[in-house]
Amino acid sequence: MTSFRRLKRAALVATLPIAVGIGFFAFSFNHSPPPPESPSAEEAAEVQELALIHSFSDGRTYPEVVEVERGVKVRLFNIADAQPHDPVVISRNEAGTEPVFADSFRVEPGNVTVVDFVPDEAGEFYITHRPHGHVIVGRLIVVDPS
Ligand SMILES: [Cu+2]
Repeated sequence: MTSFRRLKRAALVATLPIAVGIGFFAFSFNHSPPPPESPSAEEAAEVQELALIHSFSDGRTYPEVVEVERGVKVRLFNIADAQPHDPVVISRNEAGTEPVFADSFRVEPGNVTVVDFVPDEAGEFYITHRPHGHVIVGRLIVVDPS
């Protein structure tokens, strides 16, 4: 048990500089502060990180469908190609009237919006702009762990 702990600590010490390096790269690339709740190197292994472009000009999200595993934390990075969008809702229905997992959020150009949540139910859900009148609707598939 002790040697396992030591191994775990060694792994953490080894990955920390890499994580810091990536963080610095992201910082210098964006010219904006890192997300408020940056996970430690250890926690990062248990986060499903995804990026979503909300395209107003094409009326869709890129990608159109995102798939995640139930019960594992999701960190969703959002950006828009034009104009602010508020509110965007993760919902059981396209209309966005049955929100799940997270509070509604704002998406805008030039600024990444980070949304953290744990999808605690498998199924098909929507990341929808309908509540503010746009037809942009992405899909979120939550699958049971394999
Ligand atoms: Cu919108």
